[in-house]
Amino acid sequence: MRLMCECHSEKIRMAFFIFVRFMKKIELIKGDITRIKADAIVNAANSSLMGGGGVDGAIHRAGGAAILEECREIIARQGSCKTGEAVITTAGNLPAKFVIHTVGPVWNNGKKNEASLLAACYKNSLTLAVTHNLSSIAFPNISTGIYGYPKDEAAEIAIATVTEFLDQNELITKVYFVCFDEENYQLYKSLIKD
Ligand code: AR6
Repeated sequence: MRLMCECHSEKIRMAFFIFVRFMKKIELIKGDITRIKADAIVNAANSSLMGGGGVDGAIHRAGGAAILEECREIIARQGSCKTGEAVITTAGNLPAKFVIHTVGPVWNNGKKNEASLLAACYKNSLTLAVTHNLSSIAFPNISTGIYGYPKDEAAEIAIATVTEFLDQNELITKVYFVCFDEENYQLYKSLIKD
């Protein structure tokens, strides 16, 4: 595992203690996030919000044109969605009620503030869910595909950030981590078991 700054590692350790208390609120699923019936599913989008490959492509394909239409309106209103930020749209034909689109960081050998930006994706998505009175949310493994973020570090950040958020907010009662690939699934499984 790569070296992380000490305060960041300490933060992660603390979060794991808190994590135990939230085991029931966190569920690990192996599969396709477009099939998940949660209040919101999170999309690992890009700044244009115009769709792409990976989970982004799958969500737009399965959700239909309504999602892209709302993304266009958002871009017209506020301009591009910056890395670490999140926006919300309808979920179109998906079983979920909403899609929260967040833009993960592109991995750049850890030199471009990637860890904070990735944590911001999870935190801002959860905050957006709370402001819309949503209580369940499903996350893919943001940035770990096309954007190349090391999966082990990304999993630690995802779990630590979600855990910390759940400690401070009562409204979210269920968070699903949906792993599409076996490597991420095994990583999450081992971290959640610890
Ligand atoms: N359900 C759940 N997870 C999935 C699915 C799915 N249907 N399909 C892929 N994954 P990626 P990124 C996992 O590349 O790295 C797009 O073009 C996949 O195994 O989708 O954040 C966007 O438009 C991986 O673990 O997103 C951006 O340009 C995880 O989703 C760029 O890719 C994220 O992989 C974003 O790259």
